Parts: sequence; C-alpha cells; structure tokens
Amino acid sequence: MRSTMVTELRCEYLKNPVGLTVARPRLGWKLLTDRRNVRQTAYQVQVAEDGGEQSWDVAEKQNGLVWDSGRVESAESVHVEYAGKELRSVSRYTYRVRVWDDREEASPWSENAFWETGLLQAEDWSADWITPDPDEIHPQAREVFYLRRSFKLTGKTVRRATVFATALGMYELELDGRRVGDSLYTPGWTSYKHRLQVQAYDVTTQLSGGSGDGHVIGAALADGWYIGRYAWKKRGELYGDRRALLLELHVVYEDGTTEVITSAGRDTDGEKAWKAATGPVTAANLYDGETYDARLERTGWSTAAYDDSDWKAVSVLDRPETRLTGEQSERIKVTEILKPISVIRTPAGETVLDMGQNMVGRIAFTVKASAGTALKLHHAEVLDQEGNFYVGNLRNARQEVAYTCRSDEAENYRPSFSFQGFRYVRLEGFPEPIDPDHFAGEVIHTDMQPAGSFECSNPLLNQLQQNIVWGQRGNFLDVPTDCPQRDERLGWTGDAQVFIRTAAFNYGVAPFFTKWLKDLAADQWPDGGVPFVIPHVMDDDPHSSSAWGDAAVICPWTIYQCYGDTRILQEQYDSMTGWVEYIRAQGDQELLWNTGFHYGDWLGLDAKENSYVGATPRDLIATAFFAYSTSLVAKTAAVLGKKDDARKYEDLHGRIVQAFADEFVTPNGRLAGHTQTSYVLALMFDLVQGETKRRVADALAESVREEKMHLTTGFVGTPYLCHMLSENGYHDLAVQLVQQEEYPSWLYSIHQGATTIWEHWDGIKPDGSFWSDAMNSYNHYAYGAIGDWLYRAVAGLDLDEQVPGYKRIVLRPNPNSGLTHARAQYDSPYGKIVSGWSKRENGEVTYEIELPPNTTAELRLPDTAGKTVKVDERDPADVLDAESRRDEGGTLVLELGSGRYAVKVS
Ligand code: RAM
Repeated sequence: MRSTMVTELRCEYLKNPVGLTVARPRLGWKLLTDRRNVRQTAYQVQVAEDGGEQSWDVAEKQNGLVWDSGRVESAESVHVEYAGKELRSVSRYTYRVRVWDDREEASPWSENAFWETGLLQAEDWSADWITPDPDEIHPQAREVFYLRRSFKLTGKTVRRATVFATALGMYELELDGRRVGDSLYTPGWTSYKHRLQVQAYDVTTQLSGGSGDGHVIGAALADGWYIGRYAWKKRGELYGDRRALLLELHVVYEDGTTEVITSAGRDTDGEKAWKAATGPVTAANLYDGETYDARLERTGWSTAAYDDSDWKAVSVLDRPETRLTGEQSERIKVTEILKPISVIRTPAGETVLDMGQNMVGRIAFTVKASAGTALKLHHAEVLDQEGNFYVGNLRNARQEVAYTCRSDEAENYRPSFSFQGFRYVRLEGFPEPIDPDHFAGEVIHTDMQPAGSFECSNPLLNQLQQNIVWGQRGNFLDVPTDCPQRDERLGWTGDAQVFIRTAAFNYGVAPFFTKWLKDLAADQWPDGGVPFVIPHVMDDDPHSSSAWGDAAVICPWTIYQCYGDTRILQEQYDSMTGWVEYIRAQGDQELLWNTGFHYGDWLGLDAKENSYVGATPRDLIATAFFAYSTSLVAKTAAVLGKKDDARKYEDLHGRIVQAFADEFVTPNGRLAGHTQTSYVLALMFDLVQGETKRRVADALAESVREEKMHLTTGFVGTPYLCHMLSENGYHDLAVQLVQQEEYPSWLYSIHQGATTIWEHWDGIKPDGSFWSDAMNSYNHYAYGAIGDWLYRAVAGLDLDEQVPGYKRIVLRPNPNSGLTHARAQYDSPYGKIVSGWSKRENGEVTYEIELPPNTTAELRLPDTAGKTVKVDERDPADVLDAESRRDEGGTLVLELGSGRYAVKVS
C-alpha cells in the first residue's frame, strides 16, 4: 500500500443512514495503512447535496458544496461535526474525506458515502394519522388491521423515492406486493408520549420500473408495545387505545420535481384513497404470541390487481402530542438462522424441538397438512427435571403461535408482530413424522455491529463469553430489557447500568444507548427521579432506586468512555445532574441516602430466607452510588468545560465520601457492612483510602476464601467483584473465582447446560429442581457483566479514561493466573485492537498486540524484573524510542504507536 487510505465512513455511527433528523451529524472514518506509528495530522471533508457529487471538481469550483472543511489540522477521525449549510428535509448529502498523515502525505479521497435527511420539522409533515373507521371495524378488535391505497406516478424517471412511516402500534409496509425493508417491530419502542421514531425506507428501485397499472402501498398494523399489556400487573393501553398509521412517500424525479403520496383521510382531489380491512392475523401480542388463520388471507392485498371493494373506510385521528424523530439506533432484524438440533419426544409424550440455544426471535416453518388443520407452537426456555416441557417461569406470557392451514399444499409461516424467548418448542397438530428441516429459528435483535471477542485457555470461560453474547443479543431488542420471555421484558435501568460496559465490548452500542438514554431523560420525573424501567410503564410510586436510577449517569459516561462521544454527555447533562440533585434532596441528610425504597444488592446470595434483597445495607449502597454518580457528573462537567459545575460537584463528592466514611467506616478501618458487595463498592467507588483501603481489599479476599472460593454478591456487587480483586493485588484469586464450577458461580450454570446467563445463580438447582416460578429467567444478562473484566483484566484490553474512545489504549495483559492464554479483539472507533498473551511451561510469555492507526498505547508488562524482553525478536531499543520505555516497579511500560507487535518476555 503506497499511502494511507480512508475507509469505513460513518455518519452518526451508521453506514449511509436514511431519514436522519440530527441537525449537525457527526462523521467518522478509519485509516488503512501497512505502516507503523501512523497518525492523522489533518483532514478535509467535502459534502455535496443531491447529485452535486456527480462531479466533485465542478461542484468545488462552482461553489456547489454545502460544506468544504478545507484542510483542518486535527487528529480527530471520529465525531467530526458537520459544519456546512443548514440541512434540508428529505435530501441526500454525499460526503468524502481525505487525510494527511504524520509523513505529511495526503491520502487519496475516500469513496463516497452519504446520509439522507428525514422530515426535520414537524411542519414538514402533511400526512394525516389514519385508522380504520371505528363504525366499520371496532378499534379495539384484536385483529391486525390492513390499510392500503393505490396511486399513480407521473411516469418521469425516478431519481429517489423514500417512504417515511411510523405508527401508534406496530407496523409493516408493503409496496406492490412486496415487503418494504426487512426491519421488524417498527416503529420500535420509545417513550411514546414524548418521542416516536419515524423509519425511512429507500424504495427507489421498487418504483423505477415504470407506473404500469399504478402502484399500491399498504401497511399491516398491530398493537405492539403501544397498546400491549405490560408486566405482571397487566397494565394495558398505557399510551393509547387506537392504532394509527402515518406515512409519506416522497418521490424526487430526475428533473428535480417532486411528488408526495401521503396517508390522508381524503386526497387533494377529495377522494378517499385509503381503505382498511382485517385479515388472517386474528391476534398478536408481544407476550402471548400470534394467532393466524391462513384461510382469511387476502392474497395480493398490496398489489394493483387486487379487488378491495369489500374494504372499509378509514378515518383520521387527531395528531398525537408526541414528537416525531428520525432513528438513531439500528433497526431490529433477523441476524442469524438456527436449525433445530433434535426433535425430542418427552416422557409426557410431547413433541418438542430443541434449538440447541436459548434464543430470542421466532420460528419460521413449512407445513403440509389439510385445510383447516390447527397447529400450535409453544415456546419455552428449559425442560423440567423429568425432561418435560416447562412454561412455569413464563408467568402470564403465553408465548404461543397458533396457525390454521389454508389448503392441502405446503404453506410457510412466521409470526411478524411478536417474538419469543426460547430454546424448546412444543409442537401440536403437526403431521408426523416431524422433519426438523421444516423449522428455522430466526434470531432477532437490534442489528448492532459486532465489535469484540474474548477467548482463553479454559473452554468453560469461552462458553461463558458465548452465553454473555447470547444474553445481549436476546435482550438488546430496541430497548435493553431484563429478560425476553416472561410477562416482563422491560428496560430495567439497573440491569442496563451493570451490563453496559460489557455490552460495549461485544457490540457497537453507542446508537442503541443514544436512543434509550433519550427515553430515560424524557421519562425522568420533574424532580430528577428515574423510573425503574425505561420506557416507563410501571406505577408511578415508588420510583428511583439507587443503582437503578444511576443508569442516568453511568450509561452516558460509559458511552463517552468507550466512544469518545462528548455529545451524549451534552445531551444527557440535565438528566445526569437531575439524578444527582434528586438524590441530594432525599431525606433530611444531604450527604447520605438513607430513605426511600431500594432494590439493594438484588438477588444477593447473602439475602435472608425468602428475600430477594442481599444483606448489604441499602443505605450503604445508596450512599456509595450517590458518591459515584456525583463523581461522574463532576468529570462530565469538566469534559464539557462547565467549570463552576465541575467545582460544585467535586466539592459535593468530597463531602459525600466523608459522610460515607463517618457513617459506614469504623475508626479502625472496618466497614459497617460485612458483605462482599460492601467491600466491592467501597473499593470501586474510591470510598476508602490508604490503610483502610488495604484492609477492605484484604477483607474482600478473605471473604471469598471463607466462602471456599465462592461469591455471595447480587446485581450490585457482582459486576465489580473480580475487578476489585484484580486491582487490589488479588488477580490470581479473581481468576480462581471466575473458574469456580460449583454452585454458586458463573460456570455452575454452564454445567447445568446453560447457553445464556441466568437471573439467579441457582435458576436450576444441583438436583435439577427450579428456583420458584415467580421470577426465574434463563436469559438475564446482569451477571454477564463479568464479561468486561474478562476483556480488561484477563486479556488486558482497556482504554485511557483521560483520552477516551480508545484514542489512547491501555494494555495490561496479566498472565499471572491459572490460565495459559487469553486473547481479546475489539473493533474500536479507530479500528482493530488485539491484546493477547500465552504462557509456556518454562514461564516464557508471548504477547500479541495490534493497534489501529491514529492511536497510541501504553503496554504494561508485569514481572519483567531480571527478564529478557524482545519486541519482534529484537531488542526493544532497536524497535522503540528510548523514551518509550519505563520501569514501574517490576512492570515494564512500553509506549507504542499503531501497528502489530510480538513481544516476548523470558
Ligand atoms: C426483576 C428483574 C430485573 C430487576 C428487577 C429489580 O424484575 O430481576 O432484572 O432489575 O427485578
């Protein structure tokens, strides 16, 4: 490769997004080079609007660019904010980038990339909200509604055609007999009263084939999250009780003229263009599943040839209060297909498919039976002690798909408006013998970009890593949910908060959390309190538990850390400070939080009999998180240049730490709560220093040993437990602890056959019996928060808090443990990072390091005193500058620029 190249252009983290409503989108790119130590010293970005890019040179000369940054001296290659002319609605912006590197060589221009804007202002919308006429079709009917209209285009050549759509409810679109796009469960789930996402679909190719008989656009409309009931209290119709559709099709012709087809009660010429009907989906509900009678199918309903004379009128709904917004996260899609690994006949005589993996999504099947045959698929996570089908833990979620055959021919079906969490599927009514090839498990979740992997010498830990990833896939379905199967599936703030750092290793989660945090801010109470679940669907009182509400602060801070994204801090700032001010106002002691309801160390094993709440004092947890969130808000204020706030929150933080010490630390340095979680929090949040810190760390290690190498922690203590051991001189103990196979431990569930993370350490007891039906999920990522420690502390791949987003990388691989090798790989905003090590029996350790262009790293090699260190088989002095090596008490620290390195210590 001759010079540095620019690749992987992204806009707001996304590849060529359509329908964006961000006023000043941020652009990013990666550098490609085969040289070492490559840094970007300058960049230039050019942006052309709608066709201007056909000839960049001409556009440049004729002032046809909406933005030309010129050469900007800057190392910034992510989050470069668009600073050109004000963006217009429904327009395409094409951009390209070139850079100069440390050798002052200019790269060639990148390939073109683009973003398209959506309808930027509320006034840009001319469509009506339409719904079946209530006199014709009962609005609360459980059937899925179908809406359609025919239209003609002018016959001119179409340059671009985009559909913008959203719904109160859940919709899928069809155009001329074909599904539009491949995203599911649109418009997704937001805090609907405040924010409703609009999807944009490029339908240019579908409309380029000439007008022919004209076209038909239509939508199927189900209840979805908008109307569906929620949780155990069965709250329904929380946002509204009427489904409705909003749609605009914007066509731009080659000659620059435009045309808009909309959802409307009446057309411009007064015609009632839209019609409504019910069809084969006689019920669809997120918890319960779907009922489909194929005999009611309206074949070809979205084609021009279809006769819709029996369809009913539509009526127009008042505009809902909510704000329409373009999407910022990826859509929900089918990302993988699993085939059943076996067909089981259970002792009770049931026929059950085993998908081999606890997954979230749906079953697609082919069946050939006689017309009118009734089929059923029940979905469950585990079989019981006897090997029979078990649905007790689903509580009131039926997870059932019922299908009635239309004919004697082969028929295909998959539900569209519900998803199921399951490994096992009980089949009823299917003709025997069952051919497993006729079934496919479609894995469904937000289509996040895969980012990282972790692997080591213990296969059980590798399975744990897989289980964590599957837990993330199953529960990152537009909203970070606690579980995907029972009558819950809610955006529990505490779970999201403990898992976010791990999540950010496995997948790119910045878009996902950017969206969710906006909902968190939207649902926050006026006093800064944070509902337990976001979107907020629970009772109003009580709300705001420590460690749950702290998601308001911890999540944006983590996204900033992992992606260098300062905008999320700006946008969430009021929400973050709001939360801290809320806590400060609780009770009558400003610096302690010792009032109100708290979940405590949820599901901690040191809980009293029949209690979900671990033994760690709740006021200790609450005050510890108060300190932590305040410290993060102080740092945030500093990052944003809000000096007064930074000072104010630093001061508050200092005073909370003091109050914590006064209340919970004895003069001799013992902690009030003798629990692993108390020790972990005090260490993690820097609430103890010096000799006291030492004592607390020792006490933590002692407690793990006393428990014979077991943990007792719940949701709150578990994520940081191993980190605190590793950081305080007990890394080998942490590695032993994570490799514990006996109950309770991370690996115990794997011995019980788990393929995802369980809600309870003993979801299935050693004798095969279950934890109570009341609350027992087998796909609950919270304890998967250990993943972050595997990446950072075992493989050693970490970031520098001061220079976030992996601009500066910290590598602290640690071979001091029972493992013989470990390796993590991560696709950072700058490109691929690798940190791996392997240890030979003679003690020789080889490190594999890879750093992407435009980053630097500090590689920390432990125990090098008296040993020989080679970089690429050579003396480090021949490879690295003299000033890039320093010894920190037996740890050799090497400063590295981008490139690959093989380091050997013997
Ligand atoms: C249950 C789930 C969830 C947890 C709450 C407090 O609903 O275990 O994960 O956050 O309780």
